[in-house]
Amino acid sequence: MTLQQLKTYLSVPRRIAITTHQKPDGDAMGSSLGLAHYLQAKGHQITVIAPTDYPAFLKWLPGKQMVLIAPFQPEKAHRNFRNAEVIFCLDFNVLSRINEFGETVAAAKGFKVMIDHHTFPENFADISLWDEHASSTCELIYRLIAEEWNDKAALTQEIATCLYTGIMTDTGSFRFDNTNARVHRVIADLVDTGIEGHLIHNNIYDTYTEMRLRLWGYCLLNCLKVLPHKKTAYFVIQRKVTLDFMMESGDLEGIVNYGLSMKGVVFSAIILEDEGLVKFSFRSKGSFGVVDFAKNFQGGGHFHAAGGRSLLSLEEAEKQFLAVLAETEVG
Ligand SMILES: [Mn+2]
Repeated sequence: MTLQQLKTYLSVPRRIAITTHQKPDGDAMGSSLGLAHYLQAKGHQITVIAPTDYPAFLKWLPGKQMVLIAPFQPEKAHRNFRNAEVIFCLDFNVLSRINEFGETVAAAKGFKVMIDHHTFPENFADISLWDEHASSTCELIYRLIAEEWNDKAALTQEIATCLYTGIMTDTGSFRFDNTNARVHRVIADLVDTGIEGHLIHNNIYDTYTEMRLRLWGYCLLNCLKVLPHKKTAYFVIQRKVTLDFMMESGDLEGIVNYGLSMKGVVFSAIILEDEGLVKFSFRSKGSFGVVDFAKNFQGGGHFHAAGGRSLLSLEEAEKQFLAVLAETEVG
């Protein structure tokens, strides 16, 4: 099936499930809700299924009533996937990213549409709109609506708000090197609907709790290590710290970029002790990419942003990180 045939298939009301990766971020929720608003306005029956809850700083996004947080109602989530005529999989490309719902989606009868910008896609979908050079999945949703389906006139403020949010968060507020002229043109079209970018910035970045700000302060002061000879900075964060500061999902989102704000540093990492596992987050700039580095930690992602995990203790995980780093040419 092609995207044009999908458009024809969607010319009558359908039952549609939209899902995204676990621990949804701005791009995951922005793309899901942006597409949901678009399809709902066309008369379809939409459920946005989040495999885990999404952070408070995204709860203001319009369309909350369409979201089903799957762990709260797992049977309903499975049923929605099974009954859907079309399943959109947004901002991920391997079914393990939606946890236990991956098997249900794999077995579901509905058409599967994968829209994503991560490297190394799995081949589970009937149709894909995949571009690893796209800034965000939100940019791809814009392309689907405005370019592939030639329906720019259907962009509402609600859709634009959602898509702007994901493009903004995935480009680090339009400053990462995935920000190009095309991204700014997409943003211009979204702003033309009458939305105000500064209000979206406020909603995302100026709603921190006091504890979140103090957690960041603590981590910057006590958890950051700098290895100038490797052009590397990394945080080692114990579970005790995140518990003491009552960390909520998403609270450390973005702190890894602070490592890159130091002169001479091109590689930044977080080694975070979680419940029963250690999570890694990697960021880089310039010619040094982190996808291959992340493969040593059962991970993957984008050229400049990737993640991984380990079942070792925090201490052992740091040693493993340093061992891989010693073998890696950073620069
Ligand atoms: Mn994304």
